Amino acid sequence: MADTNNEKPANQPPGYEPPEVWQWAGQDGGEWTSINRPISGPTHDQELPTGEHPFQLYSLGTPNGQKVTIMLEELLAAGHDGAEYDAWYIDIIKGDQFCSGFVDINPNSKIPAIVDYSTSPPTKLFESGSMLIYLGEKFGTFLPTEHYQRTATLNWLMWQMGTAPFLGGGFGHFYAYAPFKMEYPIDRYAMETKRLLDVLDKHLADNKFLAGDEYTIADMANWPWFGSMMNNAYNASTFLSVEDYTHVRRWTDLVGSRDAVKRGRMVNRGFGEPKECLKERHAASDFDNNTEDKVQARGDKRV
Ligand SMILES: N[C@@H](CCC(=O)N[C@@H](CS)C(=O)NCC(=O)O)C(=O)O
Repeated sequence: MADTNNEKPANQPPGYEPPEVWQWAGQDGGEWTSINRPISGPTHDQELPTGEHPFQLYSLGTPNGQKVTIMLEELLAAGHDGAEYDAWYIDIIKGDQFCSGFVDINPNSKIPAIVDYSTSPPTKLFESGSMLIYLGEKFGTFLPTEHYQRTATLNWLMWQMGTAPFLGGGFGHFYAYAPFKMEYPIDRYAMETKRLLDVLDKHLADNKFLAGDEYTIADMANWPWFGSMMNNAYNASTFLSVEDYTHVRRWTDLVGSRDAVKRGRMVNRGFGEPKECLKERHAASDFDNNTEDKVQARGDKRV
């Protein structure tokens, strides 16, 4: 029952009791809350396109997608031509991640997914953290080999993989995407997000980058998430008082000023400023020629 004495309701909605066996009630809200089902596997048969480069990336420019495009752009900037890639746009609202070709690479149906055609047979990759380690090892860079630094890099990489669901699935979901506002989950995930920002802030008070003096895949994994929190993700900068985290601000701006990071965050992006969106990337020249402002001005034509 709803409270009549200004006490907090025991259930939400008032009176709700979980049934003995949970049943899926179907779609549950706005566009970001309605894409999943409680089962895995493909919903339709469709092959994925392939381009000419060793790496075929199927992704979207969300923070999880940006981690990998930042790494690929960093590798290319460092002269590793073997990291050339085609980036194909996966529209997760439309359900591209459930096509048979995508599920064949990633049975979990989440972007990003990669196939490395430079190996025989081709190597399938899913989970952005796994991709960063794979690329770091393959090209021998951005993943230190020295014992203590390597361990620190992997610590902060795994920390990011473990914390993203609190930021996105928890805070972002309930603060920005859920069909209505609920105090309990917003309080819980705002608290957790601020706790994580504080963990990062204290660490960065004594460290230039996450693994110390060297820029690594740990920074590439964390920057898209925590950098976007600092730059008003979910319109929550004021709500979370992010400018209190001065060391996170320093690091966000430092990493964000790298050219490869600026390029990486544009790839597979289909939202925001059209000049910052490169929905598909097949060559370095696409950053000059095929951003959405230019494609749209030509009537949806890539060159
Ligand atoms: N742990 C995964 C998370 C990937 C993930 O959550 N991707 C989201 C977009 S950011 C997705 O593809 N969602 C589609 C869906 O849930 O169907 C990784 O880091 O690769």
